[in-house]
Amino acid sequence: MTSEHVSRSDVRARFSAAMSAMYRDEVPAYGTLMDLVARVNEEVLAARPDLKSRLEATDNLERISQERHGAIRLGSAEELAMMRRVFAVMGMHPVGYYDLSTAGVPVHSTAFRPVSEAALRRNPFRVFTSLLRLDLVADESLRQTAAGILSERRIFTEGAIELTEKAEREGGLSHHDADRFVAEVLQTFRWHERANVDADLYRRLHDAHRLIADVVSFRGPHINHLTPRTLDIDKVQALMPQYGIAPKAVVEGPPARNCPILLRQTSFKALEERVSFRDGQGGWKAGTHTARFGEIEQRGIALTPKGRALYDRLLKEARNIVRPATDGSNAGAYEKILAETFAEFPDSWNEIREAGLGYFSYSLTEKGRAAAPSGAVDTETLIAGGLIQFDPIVYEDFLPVSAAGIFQSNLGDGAHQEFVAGPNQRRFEDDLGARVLNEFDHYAGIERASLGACLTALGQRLAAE
Ligand code: OOG
Ligand code: NI
Repeated sequence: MTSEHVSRSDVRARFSAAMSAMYRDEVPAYGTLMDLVARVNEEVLAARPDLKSRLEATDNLERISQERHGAIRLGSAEELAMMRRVFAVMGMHPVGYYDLSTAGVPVHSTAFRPVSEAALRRNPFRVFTSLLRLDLVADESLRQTAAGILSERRIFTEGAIELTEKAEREGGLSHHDADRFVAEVLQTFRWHERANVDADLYRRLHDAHRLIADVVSFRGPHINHLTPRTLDIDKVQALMPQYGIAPKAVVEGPPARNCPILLRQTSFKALEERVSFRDGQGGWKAGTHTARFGEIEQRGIALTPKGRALYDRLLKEARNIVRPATDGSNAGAYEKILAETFAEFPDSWNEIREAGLGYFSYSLTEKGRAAAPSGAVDTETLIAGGLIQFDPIVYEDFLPVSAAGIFQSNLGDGAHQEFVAGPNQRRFEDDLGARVLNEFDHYAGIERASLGACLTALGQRLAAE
């Protein structure tokens, strides 16, 4: 990068804003949801000065109102590999591998997101990116037809490809090129009212799985939702109907707690939208397609593998007792069981830390900054002595069970299907043309670096692991 280049984070921030404006325009209910989230976030901050000051101190206050993620579904390895290069221009890299086939959804996925703390602070825009697994389609002829259609479509404009290559060659983009890049790449995420296929083929694809129809039938991978971050998801969920939005039955993820863990998400149901199908005689025939929705999320602490295993076990236990129905008929019972089951998960930051369940960022307190370097003292003593403090590290990734719940709420209970498949991360990474970053290693690295910096400042050394 040279001084005339725009930083990757700036390109990402521009892109995220442009995407939000486009989606607001395309799906007005998303705009309503944004307004509701902004109102609730303001109320929460006004009512909880403690939360506000911790967010300010950790430089996380600013990002909350701009924060969002989106999701797309791609059809081929070539599309995925090119998408990786496009996102890299915006400083977004593949983190994590999610296998959704076991949840009845024929895709596997990663999240493209900024990775460094500075980049996340500047703009944390993420895109949950799924690749269709046509190998899971049983009908051989349908599979070949779908593969043929996907191999012919071009989801990136010439301009987007040229500018991506230029950024790769020159290490960045000028202001002028960055604006062009944003406008060109945005085209890939646009909605297409006209399908690529006729109504019969659409029906066959749809019968194989609605998601297959969504990927194969259109010219591009329209953004299917955008998700602002809220500080009180239960409040937004409760207020949605007043704003004329129908929420899904239950909030996905952990129950409401004092100390939020991982990620809680809910959405409004996908809209039935008018589209037209080819009529086989050069004309068009009216129809509908249901794919796009809006979602909100509340983020909590990133859990260690031990914490995640506890989370997964408790969630499974709760769902073995009550499985939430998409029509909301057992929502109350599910919430009650979930809260009871999760009583086993410690609910104070210090207990979570001491049990090794979550990742924390350590910093010096005022007293710590004023302290003279001392002889060897262990970290716990420094914390107990008020020299070092700790804040939860925010979970920046996704949860496969929740993602499947979001997919499923848009498909309806009737559409539940099982696929005989296992995770295939290696295949996904080969298609992507890169390895995905392991999120646990990444959080552990942030925690270790923060503690190391405190100890160095206090004249201590971080004990070898
Ligand atoms: C992606 C669903 C996953 C999330 O927030 O877990 C997701 C999709 O529907 O394409 O966005
Ligand atoms: Ni989402």
